[in-house]
Amino acid sequence: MTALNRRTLIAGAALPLFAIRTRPAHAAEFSLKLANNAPITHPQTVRAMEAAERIKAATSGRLELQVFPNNQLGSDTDMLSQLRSGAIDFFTLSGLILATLVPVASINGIGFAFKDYDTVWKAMDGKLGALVRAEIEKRGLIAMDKMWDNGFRQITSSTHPIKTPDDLKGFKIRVPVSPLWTSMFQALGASPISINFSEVYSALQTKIAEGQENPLTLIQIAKLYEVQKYVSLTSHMWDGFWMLTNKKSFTALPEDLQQVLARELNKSALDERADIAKLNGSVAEDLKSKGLVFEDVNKPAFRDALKTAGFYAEWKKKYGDEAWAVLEGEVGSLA
Ligand code: X2X
Repeated sequence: MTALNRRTLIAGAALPLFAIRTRPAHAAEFSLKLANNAPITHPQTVRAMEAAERIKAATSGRLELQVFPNNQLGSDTDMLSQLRSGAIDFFTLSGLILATLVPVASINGIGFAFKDYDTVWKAMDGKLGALVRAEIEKRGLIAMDKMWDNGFRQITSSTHPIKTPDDLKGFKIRVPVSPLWTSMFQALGASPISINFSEVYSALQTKIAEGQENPLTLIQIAKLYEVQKYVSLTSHMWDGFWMLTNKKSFTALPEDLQQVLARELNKSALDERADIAKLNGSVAEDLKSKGLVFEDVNKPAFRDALKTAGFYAEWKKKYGDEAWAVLEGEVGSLA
């Protein structure tokens, strides 16, 4: 693949729109669109396409789900508007970005809240996830029961390694468009810049941002190692995607089709979680071989910096005591 092609694939901007069709549109009784920001080879896209195949088979072709990956329909901000207007039927979005519409949806991203995946899935398949889904529904959207994994996020840099919280002072770090992300990196003394994922590769390449933070699997699949040199294993938050649908258009579908959609999308979510878990086993070695320099960091030092800055107290107040108690019920005390 040429450099230009690769860039446009990641940015998604210069590509003509196309859908990965499972059947000609005119043949299906219902044709729905699913969109995401993930590269075509990311398990999120691969498993969404498999769900589309199973849905076609299970409905004998009555229902076609067209998958538009890789920001083909626009940035996350654009796609969220399209979902709300009904132009897109399904959209996978980070809870933290969804928080621009549903404030409590960023709660799983509170710094250093989750210690491991067991705690994550117990919370998100349990009480914390249920709380967030209830709020999502109040805003005219529905989230499928099973969340999709993005991962524990790690900080990368092209200028200097981030070894201690001090190394973040004034660090120009790209963060997704989300109040929690901005607040957290401000609390750490960095200079966060909100940029949609569709623009991340070029923002790093042109040094608009020195660094960014994402799970290792995404750093690998989106080839961010090409424009970054260091990675610090901070695991500063866990991030996942809600499979969202427009409540009005979803509930207008015949009930049997709603059930097939929910069942198959939830199955693919679990398959995607397993894919990421598997990739997590080999991704660090692969990134090292591609030239990324790894730094192990003292995580409690970063957490203490957040605490000292009043980050936990501020967000407890924002979410309210009830939601905070549900979070602490899952992860332990954050005070
Ligand atoms: O925008 C990001 O960094 C990404 C891909 O991780 C999310 O969708 C939150």
